[in-house]
Amino acid sequence: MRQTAGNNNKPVVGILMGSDSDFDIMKEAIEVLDEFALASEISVISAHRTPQDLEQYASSAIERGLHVIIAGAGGAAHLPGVTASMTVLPVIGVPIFSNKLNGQDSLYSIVQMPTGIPVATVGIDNARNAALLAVQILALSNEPLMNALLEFRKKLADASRKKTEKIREKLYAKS
Ligand code: RP5
Repeated sequence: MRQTAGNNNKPVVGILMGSDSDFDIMKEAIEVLDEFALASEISVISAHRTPQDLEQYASSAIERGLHVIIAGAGGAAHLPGVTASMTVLPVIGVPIFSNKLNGQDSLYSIVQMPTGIPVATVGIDNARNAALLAVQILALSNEPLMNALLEFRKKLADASRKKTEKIREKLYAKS
């Protein structure tokens, strides 16, 4: 069951994407948030096609109880930046890979924000990292969440250490 930072079922993380074509990547963020039992709210809103809806979403985000917004977009990816311009909540941008310019268009559109309106930008298609960063932000004021995060990091380190063993096995199997 999904929970929130405040132990009710209200979403604390807003997940935005410019189009339903971004969903395959952005659903990875939802999966991570689910792993940490954090409720999220998913919406398709476009900075270009539905700018009025974005204004409404971003300007009401705090009163609706959101603490962090993750926004993924591709191409002329203005969604994270425009969202950040209309709320003081932390906004994490996910550049979505695009065939035309290999996602560099998305990355540069999101990362090069003017001073004063930051967007925390993760790697191209790295929605998992966006969600983990959101968890880290929320964990600062939530001890059980911080403990879950520390446990996650421990498992990650354990899995990484096993990789030495794996490649050595491969190497010695050959010789
Ligand atoms: C962006 O344009 C969206 O975020 C998406 O990555 C890209 C293509 O959108 P569709 O043409 O698939 O709707 O706004």
